[in-house]
Amino acid sequence: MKKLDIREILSNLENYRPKRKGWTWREKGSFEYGPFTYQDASKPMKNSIALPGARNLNDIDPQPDSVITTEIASGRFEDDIRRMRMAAWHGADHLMVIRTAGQSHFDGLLEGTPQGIGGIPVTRKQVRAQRKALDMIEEEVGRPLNYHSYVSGVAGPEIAVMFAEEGVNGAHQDPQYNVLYRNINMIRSFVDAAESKKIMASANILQIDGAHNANATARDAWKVMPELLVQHAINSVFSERSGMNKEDIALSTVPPAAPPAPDLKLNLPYAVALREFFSDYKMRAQMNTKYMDSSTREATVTHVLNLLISKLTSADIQSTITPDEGRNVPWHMYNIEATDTAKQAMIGMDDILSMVELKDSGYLYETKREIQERAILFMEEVLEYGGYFEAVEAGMFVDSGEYPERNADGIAREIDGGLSSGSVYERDEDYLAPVSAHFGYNNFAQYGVDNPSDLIDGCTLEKPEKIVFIDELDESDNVYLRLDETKKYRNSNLLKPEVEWLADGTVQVDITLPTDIRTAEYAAIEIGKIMNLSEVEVIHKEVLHPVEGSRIQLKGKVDFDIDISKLVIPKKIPVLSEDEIRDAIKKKSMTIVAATVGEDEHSVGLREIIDIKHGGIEKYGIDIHYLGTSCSIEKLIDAAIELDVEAVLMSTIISHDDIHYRTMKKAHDYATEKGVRDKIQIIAGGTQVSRDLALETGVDDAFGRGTKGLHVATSLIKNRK
Ligand code: Z97
Repeated sequence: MKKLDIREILSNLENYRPKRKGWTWREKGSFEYGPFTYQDASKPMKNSIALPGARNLNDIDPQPDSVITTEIASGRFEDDIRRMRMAAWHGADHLMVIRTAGQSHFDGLLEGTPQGIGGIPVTRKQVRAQRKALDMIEEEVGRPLNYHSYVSGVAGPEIAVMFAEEGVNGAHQDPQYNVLYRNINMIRSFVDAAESKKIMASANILQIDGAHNANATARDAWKVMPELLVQHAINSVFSERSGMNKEDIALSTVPPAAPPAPDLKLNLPYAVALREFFSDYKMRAQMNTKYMDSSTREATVTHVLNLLISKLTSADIQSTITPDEGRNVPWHMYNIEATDTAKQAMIGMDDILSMVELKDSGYLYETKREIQERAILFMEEVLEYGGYFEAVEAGMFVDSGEYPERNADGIAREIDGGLSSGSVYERDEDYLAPVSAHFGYNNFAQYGVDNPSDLIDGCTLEKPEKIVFIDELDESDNVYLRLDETKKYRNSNLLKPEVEWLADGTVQVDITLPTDIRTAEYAAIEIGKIMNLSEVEVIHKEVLHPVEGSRIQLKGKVDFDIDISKLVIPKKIPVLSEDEIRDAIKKKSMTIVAATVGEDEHSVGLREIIDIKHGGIEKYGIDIHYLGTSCSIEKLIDAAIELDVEAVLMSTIISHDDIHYRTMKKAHDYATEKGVRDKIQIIAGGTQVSRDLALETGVDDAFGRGTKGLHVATSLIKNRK
């Protein structure tokens, strides 16, 4: 299989057209995977990477029914593309790219491929290249991949048009986001939103709202629950009035609390309240990051509890935020871990609602009612103020009190204030926009046509050849320069560690030190330096005990690379499946003798290979006569002859003066002398055994460190005399 060639993706990009437009859901239903039938599942993928535990289940990779999101923020679209491919193979089918800090405040489109901070500058070229790559990746994984970014900020409508043209499948759009978090003028934001939503609707772009930002911003996220319902309501109804279909409107919901708060007691009634109020719309469940620290373990537990709520209620889209939010290392591996967490937890909880039921009385019911009542009172007060704008001006939103309590610390914006205030004008009577998707007054009737874009023989949404593709504008900041910088590592023999960008050289080191946390932190930085890492930084610390131990995770950079043409990689020996081995033994039983030979009292290694406890060969039905330790070669081979076995397993740990190889040769010679060598397999093993050297002694097979019962059983079956 070949790596993605970024230059190939970039070539002829000016003429590339997306394969399709609009959002695609998974093909849901009941599906069989291996020995199991899953109810809340979706169609198998063509190519995928199964969960690690699937090794013991013939690598089945059952897919849940929710779309899984992964959110990528590396700042280089060319590296994001590779991460998208990794995530898609793990089961993510909603690839969300975060955009660079500050793009909300740009009042027009950016062009080219400049590098971003915390995300990519969203430009036509970067979007087209990523969509093109996803069009290729979806062929590999055998399912549609939804591509997503943001239609907010001052240039919202321009971005919406570009997204509709380029086949972007999903986007955040919520004018409340502009107003509350980016201080963009509210009148401008709502006018722009109507236009954006209408354009998004024309291309069936799924919309995600911005209510989740309130729980990320609020001082006590669980107190903001009534307001969240109000924010969802405002954007959803506004979207419909702007021309969106209900099925293209998704609510972005985050369980507001996280442990050590009583997670389900707070979050479950809220989730039920929300779904009851907004049953017409799609649910996009995101993870709680508000209370996330730098422990990936802790973040993962919170994610799984969030996933439990999704399963107990519903989630059309299950978002995953990389469990690195608290440490700000948005690395490939965390996208993959989060995607796997969602897949694993959802599949693990398959069909839960056929077994448990949410109560419609008592605490859950009463708390749900209470949240809904508070939300209705909130909305009534908004109306009393005169509407949303006045209510924002009065500071009603993101107040730290639990409504109707108010602490007078909400985000207050002035109706006439904020960025781009005073930039909205009424349309003239003869106003004309010759485009197929447009909100509001458009006097094309004056020209006697039904579709305004007929006046120009079709607009860019209908005639993509009319799109003006602008290539690079910045000679000092573009993808070609970045590709040149890393040229050494593309299609070459050189390998360098990376976490987010090709050859970034970053590695993570996990260190436990027997001291207090502060001493450990500074000692670990010194350790990193002594290990020759540069830019050493502590990314996580954890007290194991106030004085007995501390755990530190470092990141740092290495400045070397590895030439893979010089690596000595032992040949991989193929193994049979467990079923194949069992079948072979069932057809023809197998008896063997086994012992640790010579003056050698080690028994652990051989027992690992034999005993069922750790996957040893007895689990396949092989009959084993164990002769113990310090067994002589003569005794071992004589026993094999007497018991008429197919094979002997000889374990040798001691390797001083190559005694282990000499013992193997002795076994081969003695069996030959006794005239049974062609009837009995001899298999040797031990931690110091090199297979190639061992085979020179005449034994049939040999195994070193890391061998499992499966390897030995495969050999026994394959080399049957
Ligand atoms: C999520 N983790 O996936 P700017 N519009 C809305 C937003 O929520 C956001 C933007 C625009 C989150 C994504 C936070 N949300 C991160 C409704 C961002 C982005 O360029 O950062 O201003 O816009 O929902």
